Amino acid sequence: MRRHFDVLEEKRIGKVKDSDIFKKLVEFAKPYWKIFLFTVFLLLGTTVFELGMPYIMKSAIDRTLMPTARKLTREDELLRSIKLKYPGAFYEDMVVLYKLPRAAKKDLEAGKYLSKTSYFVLPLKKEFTSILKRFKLPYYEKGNLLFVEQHTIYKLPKKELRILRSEHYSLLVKFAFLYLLFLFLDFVFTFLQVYYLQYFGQLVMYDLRMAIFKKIMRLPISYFDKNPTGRIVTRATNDVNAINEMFSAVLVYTIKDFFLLTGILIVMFKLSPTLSWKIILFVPFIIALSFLFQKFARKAYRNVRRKLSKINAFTQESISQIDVVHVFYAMRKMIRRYREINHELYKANIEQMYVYAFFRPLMEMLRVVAVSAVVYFGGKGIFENYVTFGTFVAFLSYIDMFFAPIRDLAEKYNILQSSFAAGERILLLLDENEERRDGDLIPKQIKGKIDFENVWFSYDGERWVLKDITFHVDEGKTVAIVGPTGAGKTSTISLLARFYDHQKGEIKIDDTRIQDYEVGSLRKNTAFVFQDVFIFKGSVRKNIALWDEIDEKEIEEALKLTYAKEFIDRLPNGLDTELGERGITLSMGQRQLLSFARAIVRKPRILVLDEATSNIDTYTEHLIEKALSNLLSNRTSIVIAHRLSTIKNADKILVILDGTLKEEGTHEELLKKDGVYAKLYKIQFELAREA
Ligand code: TTP
Ligand code: MG
Repeated sequence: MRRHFDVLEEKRIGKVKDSDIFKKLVEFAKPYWKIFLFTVFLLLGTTVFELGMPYIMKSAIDRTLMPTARKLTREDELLRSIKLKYPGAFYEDMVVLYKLPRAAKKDLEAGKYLSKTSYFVLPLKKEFTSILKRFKLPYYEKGNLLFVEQHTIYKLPKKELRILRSEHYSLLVKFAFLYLLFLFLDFVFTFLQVYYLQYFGQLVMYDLRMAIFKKIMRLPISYFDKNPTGRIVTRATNDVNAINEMFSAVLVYTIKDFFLLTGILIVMFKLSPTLSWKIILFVPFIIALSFLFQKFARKAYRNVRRKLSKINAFTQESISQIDVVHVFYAMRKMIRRYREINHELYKANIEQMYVYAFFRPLMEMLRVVAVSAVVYFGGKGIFENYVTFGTFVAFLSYIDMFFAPIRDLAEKYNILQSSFAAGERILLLLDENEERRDGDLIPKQIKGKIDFENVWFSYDGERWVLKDITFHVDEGKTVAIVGPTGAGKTSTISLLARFYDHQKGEIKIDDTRIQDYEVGSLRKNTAFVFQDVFIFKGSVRKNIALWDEIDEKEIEEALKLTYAKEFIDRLPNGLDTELGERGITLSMGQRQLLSFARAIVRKPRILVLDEATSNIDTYTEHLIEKALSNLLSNRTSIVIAHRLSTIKNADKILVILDGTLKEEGTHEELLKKDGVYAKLYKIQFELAREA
């Protein structure tokens, strides 16, 4: 069968709405929503832990490394009200800042109630006071606490300083453990999340592959005329993987990024709204830049895809036709053409690279500027006392965390693009019309009467290949179809078993429209022997029985009837000889005999033969001739015949010229008529005599 490939399939890509593609994919994911939900839950967990870690760091710094108390410089109504509200934070004229909420702290700062000097807070212990006394450092005892001025503490020698700060040290260790705990939990949650996400992805892929393969099996043959094998194979393999990537690398992490970005904003605003507002100014830039990037990346990406598929199609075509290329010695021309396509792909890739080469450093620059902004505004905040040192450090972490997802955006975008393209191609495939199985008539046995009534047929819907064909074959008779190449002989018989559907007229078997039969039963009763015989990888026996269980006796009988026994017996392992890939290769004549056996073993009521015209040695020719007469008896047969003997013995001869039935009759009748057939016969006869 000739294949006309639509090499520019990629042109169609981009016509389906992304939301439709997404909807379809979600359908495949639906049965496993629980697993998906679980991974989202785990993601939420990791988000919390990841957000928590800088916060722990911040607390550790502010509670242990930095001084935490200030002296009150004045007192008034407002201060008294704050004191009343948070009595635990005040020790006479000292205030312990971490015991106050941020709003109260801000009020104190704004009202200038606080001293410039900061104080470390220690529990009141003899050990500490004795050291402080010994080194004559000023300190205050208030309640059960000890307050030491920040700058004086560093006058102590190392040993004493260590003792003095042992309290802070043990607190620091606690924070460190908490940090480690978060780190560990983050690890466990991430592990589980990756595991379950992959599990989910694999389940979806499994189903998707099944759906695609089922679809491929049910597509009409005409689909395969338009789509090269490589492309269809890609659907079930690469494209499915691309979809998995979408689930595992993009979708879920986008959810996580969303959580994380929102979380970062919340925590940042909680820590220091003033500083956050200044940093947030970068967000519109980031968004604008991302949109711009997305626009360019999409275009570049599509272009690369198009060129890639072009080069793939060309490569595939060149290899599958390599013998033709060799015969016509067209290697150089093919290489030249390949060079052009290759160059186009190269250019498209370079263009795409520009987009990324520009975007990535730009984002990186923006990140560094944002970090600098944190250093500048945060530093200023520390001077002006509205930002603690811990907050400053946490901000640095958060700003990095904020940019990380955006930095990966380019990559994710790439994956998303390819998975949507893959999704679209899969969607288009899954939406293809299946071979129509409209009939439900399942006859026990077809008798084999065939009628074509004014049949019109076109492959492409534009050019009629068969025009108004009408003929009748009685049960058990043999009809030969003759005509020049391209006349429409193969097309005529393809319609009979509904490999293709005719557009006008009726085709009937036993007075029933072929559309009314269940296709499977129709095909079970008809056997086809095509011009090119396909040999599957496997034993000779398997090649005859194909997918059916057929007993040994029947195979033996078929081999005898078709005269294939002789050559099969001569094969190294007889019926068990491996054929196909790495097995034995059969000659044309042997293949023909094998395909006869393949047909006859099914005991079809209707046999359709598309005779090969290839040169076969006289002995095999003789075998085929004998086999043919066995094949044709006891059943209705339509034979596209080139062999004079077959034609002469046929009950009826149809002469097809350019899609129309020109003459019809027996050999004698047609000779007498002295028309097209008579002319053809004379030419062949002469040739035969000359040979
Ligand atoms: P065929 O029916 O294949 O012609 P044929 O069998 O009579 O020729 P041959 O003796 O060489 O085997 O083709 C009839 C026309 O239909 C021809 O112009 C090519 C066209 N065609 C398609 O467009 N698509 C197809 O898939 C096939 C098989 C044929
Ligand atoms: Mg043909």
